[in-house]
Amino acid sequence: MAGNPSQTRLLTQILVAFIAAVIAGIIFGPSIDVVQPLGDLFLRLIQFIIVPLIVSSLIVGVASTGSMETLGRIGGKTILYYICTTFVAVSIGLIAAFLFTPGKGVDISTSREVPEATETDGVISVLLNVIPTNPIESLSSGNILQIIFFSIFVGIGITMVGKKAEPVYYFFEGFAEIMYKITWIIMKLIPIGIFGLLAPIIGEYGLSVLLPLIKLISVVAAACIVHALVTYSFAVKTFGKMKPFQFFKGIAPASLVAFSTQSSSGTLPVTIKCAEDSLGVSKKISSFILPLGATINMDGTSLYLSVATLFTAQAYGVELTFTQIMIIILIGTLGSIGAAGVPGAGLVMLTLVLTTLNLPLEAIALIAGVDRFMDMFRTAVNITGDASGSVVINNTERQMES
Ligand code: DAS
Repeated sequence: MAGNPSQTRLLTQILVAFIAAVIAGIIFGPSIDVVQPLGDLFLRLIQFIIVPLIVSSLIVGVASTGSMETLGRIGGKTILYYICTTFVAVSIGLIAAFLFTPGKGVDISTSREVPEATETDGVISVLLNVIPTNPIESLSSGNILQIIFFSIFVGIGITMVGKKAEPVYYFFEGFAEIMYKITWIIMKLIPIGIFGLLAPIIGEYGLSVLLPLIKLISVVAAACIVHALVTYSFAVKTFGKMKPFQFFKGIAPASLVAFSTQSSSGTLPVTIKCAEDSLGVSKKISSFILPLGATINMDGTSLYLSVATLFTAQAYGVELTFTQIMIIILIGTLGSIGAAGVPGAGLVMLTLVLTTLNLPLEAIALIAGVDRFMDMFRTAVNITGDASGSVVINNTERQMES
């Protein structure tokens, strides 16, 4: 996509749609929600291809790697990369929150009801839940981690069976090509989708809602941008042998779709297409790393958790101990594994972090009002981080093969 005129045209159209959405939202206010169906149409179109795209591309990707040893190596490098970048994200969030104290002087009286702190699974049960007890049910419910598990083992099985399984391999290879073509068609609708998704959100939130927490939103947004520009530039340049400008230009359509949809999973088809068309990532690597990243790698969410937790402590005048800071880093780094790639997942995680640290849950009612805006930045960072991982792993694998 980088340097490709049609893709540069698409990127220009997306940026125009993005700016038009912000202006229309500010001018027309809540009445702009008449364009919401355009956003819903686009969202449903990308959601309808997620499962068949992941299954077919992952089965073919794994079958073409051919061995558990290769898969283990790629998987190990991926998990290590994700944990390192998430740890950096949490640290940047903590530093930003300590430096700019977004919670100081905030009016904490709020009439909003406090949402229940819903339990998410611990890391062990998340890992066990990866194994599908009924693959058909996993496919129909769109359980991405179980679909990944199922597809990996079908791919390995095809390799182990050999000649007899070739018809199955060629079926999925052809099916994957069909899904890539459908994704390519749907991507042409991104500008309309972004406008239909973003304008109603901007229109719904007047400045009166945003101003009281504008410092929190600004600290999360700025820290996300710093993390993306510093961490991912360093990673793709040093380990991916790619110029940062080429990386950010190539992944921009997916980052802006993530920003507008606040859903990593929903953006996945676009992330995969950008990684392959613009960033030169092989299908084998992208079809394995990106679905995995969309569900377990969330740098933006982890950064948000550290900022929002310190915001709460500052707003309620609670001095955090060193141990509590360590717990924030641990939960921030590992906790996002349990968060789903859907809108508002970070807010659910925040209720658990605040509960763990015995911080007042009332803060959630305060933050929930503007969480949508912070979700835009954290989701865009989440998928950009996934894509940076695919560039790094793709390059290290290519070096090994050469
Ligand atoms: N919206 C989530 C995602 O799709 C991130 C979050 O809520 O923190 O990645």
